Amino acid sequence: MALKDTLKQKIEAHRPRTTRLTKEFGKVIIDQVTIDQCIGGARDIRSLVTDISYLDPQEGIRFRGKTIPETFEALPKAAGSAYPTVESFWYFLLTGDVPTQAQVDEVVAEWKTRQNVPSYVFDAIRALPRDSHPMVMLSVGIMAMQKDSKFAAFYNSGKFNKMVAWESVYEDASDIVARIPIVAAFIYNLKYKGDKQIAIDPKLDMGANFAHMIGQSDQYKDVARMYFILHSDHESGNVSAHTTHLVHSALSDPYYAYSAGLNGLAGPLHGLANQEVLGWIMEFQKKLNGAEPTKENVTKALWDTLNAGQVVPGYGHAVLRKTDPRYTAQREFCLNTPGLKDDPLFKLVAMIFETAPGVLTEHGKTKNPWPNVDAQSGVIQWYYGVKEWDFYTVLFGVGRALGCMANITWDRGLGYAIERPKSVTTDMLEKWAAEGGRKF
Ligand code: AMX
Repeated sequence: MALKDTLKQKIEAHRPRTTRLTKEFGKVIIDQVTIDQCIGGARDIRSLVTDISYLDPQEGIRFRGKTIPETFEALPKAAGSAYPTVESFWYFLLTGDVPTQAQVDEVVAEWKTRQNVPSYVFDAIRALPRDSHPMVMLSVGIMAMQKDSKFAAFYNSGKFNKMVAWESVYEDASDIVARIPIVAAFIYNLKYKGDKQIAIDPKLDMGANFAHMIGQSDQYKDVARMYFILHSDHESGNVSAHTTHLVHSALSDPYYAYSAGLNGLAGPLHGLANQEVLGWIMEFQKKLNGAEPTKENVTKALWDTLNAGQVVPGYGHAVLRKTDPRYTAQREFCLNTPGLKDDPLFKLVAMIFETAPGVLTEHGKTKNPWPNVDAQSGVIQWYYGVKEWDFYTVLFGVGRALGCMANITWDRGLGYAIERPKSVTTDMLEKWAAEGGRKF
């Protein structure tokens, strides 16, 4: 059965569960909120629902109930590769089902029909100053495509109907995930390769085609597939996923929603951390002035950063309390790739991994001294020649589109409400503090 039909069945089967929870159990208490959480970024408050992924603080992410190794193991692989195609992962994220090869082939073919990025999108990006950050270019590229939003057209048609609205979100979401690697490759070639563009190869799956379009080797095809899958989704509370969900909750279409999500991803405490990690490493190497990195000089560099009041990029996490399995998956890729495991940059990152958790624990501030996804990702890109590290967050953004778009398709399918938490004043907090808590 085609992906959209399978999804229709799944959404319709799921709806009564959501309706029953709100109608019969709507007043059941599942959490409480402290002053710390109110001032401190709503940390840990259970107030979002998704079945697409779940982040356990100790174990890390599960996509549709599967760990990263289980996901890679279960999904059909790209021809001649140890990694699944991004298209098979998209099917899995949306439906929770492991697709057959025939179902994957259908998605690959469907994405081909959606990849035609209008020329005005490229014109809009080209009109920006060439030294604009590539995340600005990506966000503008997504916004420029909004004109053709099928969801917006459906809303404006006068025939808007909540029960089927998800279908036009699915159409926009599929267009976005199929087109975003094309836009990203365009930005890469525009900014760093003198605007020498490479045409789509219609024979290739999404990851392989992205590798081809940025002029990469065959080996990079798996890097792209792995990278996009690993960065796809991290439940709903992170800045990019939450922003996308929030903006779409006002029935802003997927283009408005994901452009906003990308703007959040561009923050240094979130997706931009992968760029920051490489910047930190390069700065450190400069200071070494040709000397070998050792545990001693890495420790000193980490303390210099902390003593300057800065964060160590790539370390810490708002939810995780152990090494991010997305870090581990990339580290294993490095260890299993001849050449990469002996690469000096990989060795340095491995040394930071040995050193930073101890230093951060001694520093005593962060609740999680372990590395996150961003501590390892730049090394792989660097090794394969993608050395323009301000581009790394764009790669994250291509992957993150999968999770954000799958989530808002389900948001509409289940008719989730416009998001509108309540704010309070400092006077109110002080009053409740004096009274030992708010009286209900
Ligand atoms: N280096 C130095 N200090 C750190 C730190 C780090 N890597 N991580 C946390 N801290 C500090 C915080 O700044 C905070 O200090 P404060 O009390 O002076 O404000 C204190 O430790 C407590 O923070 P926390 O509860 O452990 O973390 P958080 O939930 O507030 O923030 C995160 C989480 C990721 C923003 C933070 O760990 C951080 O800034 N890490 C570095 C940037 C990074 O790698 N971001 C990428 C995260 C993954 C992603 O989204 N891509």
